Amino acid sequence: MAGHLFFDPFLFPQRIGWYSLSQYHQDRKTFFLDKTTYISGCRGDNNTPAHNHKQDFKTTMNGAELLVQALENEGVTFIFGIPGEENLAFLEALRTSTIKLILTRHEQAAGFMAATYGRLTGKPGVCLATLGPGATNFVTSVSHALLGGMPCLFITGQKPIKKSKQGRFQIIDVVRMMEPITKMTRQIVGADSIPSLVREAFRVAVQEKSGPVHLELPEDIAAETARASVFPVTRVINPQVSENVIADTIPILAQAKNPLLLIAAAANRRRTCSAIEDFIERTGIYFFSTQMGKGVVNEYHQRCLGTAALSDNDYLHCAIDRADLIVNVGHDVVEKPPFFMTRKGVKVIHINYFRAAIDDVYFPQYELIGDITHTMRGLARRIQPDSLAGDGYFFRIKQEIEKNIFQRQQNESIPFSPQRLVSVIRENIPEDSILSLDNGMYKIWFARNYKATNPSSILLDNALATMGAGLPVALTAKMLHPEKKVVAICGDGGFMMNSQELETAVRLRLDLVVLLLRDDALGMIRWKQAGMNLPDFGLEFGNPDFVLYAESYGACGHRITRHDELASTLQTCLNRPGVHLIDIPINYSENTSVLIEELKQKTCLL
Ligand SMILES: Cc1ncc(C[n+]2csc(CCOP(=O)(O)OP(=O)(O)O)c2C)c(N)n1
Ligand SMILES: [Mg+2]
Repeated sequence: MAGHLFFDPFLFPQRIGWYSLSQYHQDRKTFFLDKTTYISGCRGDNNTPAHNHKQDFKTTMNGAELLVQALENEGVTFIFGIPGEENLAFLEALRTSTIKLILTRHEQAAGFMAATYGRLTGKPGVCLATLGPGATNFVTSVSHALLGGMPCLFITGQKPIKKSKQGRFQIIDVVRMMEPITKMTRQIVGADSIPSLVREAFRVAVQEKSGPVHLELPEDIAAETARASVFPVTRVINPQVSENVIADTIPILAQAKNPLLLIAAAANRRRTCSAIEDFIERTGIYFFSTQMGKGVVNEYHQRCLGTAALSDNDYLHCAIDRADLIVNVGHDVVEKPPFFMTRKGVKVIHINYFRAAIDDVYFPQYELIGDITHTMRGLARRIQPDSLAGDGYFFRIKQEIEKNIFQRQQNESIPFSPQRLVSVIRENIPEDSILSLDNGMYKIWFARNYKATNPSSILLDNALATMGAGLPVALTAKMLHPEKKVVAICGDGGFMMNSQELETAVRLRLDLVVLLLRDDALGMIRWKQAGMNLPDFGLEFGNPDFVLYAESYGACGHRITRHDELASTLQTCLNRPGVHLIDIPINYSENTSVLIEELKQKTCLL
């Protein structure tokens, strides 16, 4: 930093008299932000040509400052994380940058938050941790971003690589650890390579299938003098399927008697909804979605058959069994299978940004690889109107699905039944709200019973399906969409894996509602255990008093003790500022009665 101050135009002697430190930082920030001013040099009150002026700053930069400048250049606005001693030069560079540091209480949460930034904006989210233990805490969130296709950059520190007096203290090979779970991982071995590495990292992160990248900044490289300058940011354009391939697909679609459209994760990553909607309107095709495809097209649509919450044997699978062709937009095998392909069964057209990974349960016969919006528009343009509506069976199964899936919503018992819970929530939150679901039994019920109306309005992870993401994901959603209501829905097991982030939410003054579904157990696993006819063992725990727990963080705690309290408490929390936690007792006995017993009885012969 010393070199920076030497050339700093804001410390010219005539200005020092009235200058407060915070004003200094503010002006310096604006100076670096305002590219026009920077290049013309007018604020610096000298006539040095733009090029030389820039050069002055470059010669005085260290690696950490150049890394921060490269991130600013990429448009980064937040960095989530927990710095360690190895990140101090980076932290110092961050202090006077335009980037806001969001300090979290666990690196895993920082990773989830950065991944969600990428998921919701399409631009890489960035997070920071120290070497060794900080980096290992990132592993779950890196994996969540990898399987979920969320663009993000994980930055970790490291001891000096050239000369160090610390032996092997805290050192593990982080770059190798990151290798199988990132799209790119590099140690920065020279400060001047930072601009190209950052540019490459951002390009790789957003290219489909988008995902996590990692850079390690060792202490000595962070301190090293840097002379390189950042690269201009260029757009990466997705390849497109050729018109010939699109034309060749039309007869395959036209020959199908009962085609179905499947909408899945990749369709929710980018803005594909209007192209998919147009395809549905033009062709009359019935559709369903995976859990991660929910909301791309409004689930109240008359041709929507719902979400494949289960892989098999739900009412929806009657339609899938009847289909002779499935047009799969955006599903890849990292998502829990929405149905199982068999050798003699339904044919599948795989439409995605990238090729299919062949698996025993997924081996599509046709692949259209390229930009999804382009493909769907191309198909819609060439297909005969109303040609994919089927023979009437899907209309009948739609009535059956609506009748059966929503039949227990009026159950007024306490603890809450999952179906009742979902319906009260659906009725009481605005349509454009964002729900962030952690992983537990309730996720299946929400996937099956909650009708989503907007893309990315249900943030759930059905790829890594990790517990602990619900709350951190909700924090980023609220930061990015302060105008929307954001509700985190967590089981008592998953919530306690990252509940410390209540403090972060309170510190950031976010308006957030957390629904804590309490069954004093790992309900989902308990259900599976029972389903395997195993004795009930090893899956119950005690809980803190969640109302007091929330209040100890400065949040507001609420407890539901009567079934008719939930709607009004939810309304109150949604309309009051601050972080609210609502402790809701839940009874999962419907898991067996509905998802096993009732589904065994069903018949698809309509
Ligand atoms: C990090 C992690 N550990 C374990 C699991 C396996 N798992 C999936 S759901 C579940 C139970 C979740 O319990 P809870 O959060 O209380 O929700 P509930 O099912 O009780 O509603 C477990 C242990 C997981 N998905 N992620
Ligand atoms: Mg539980």
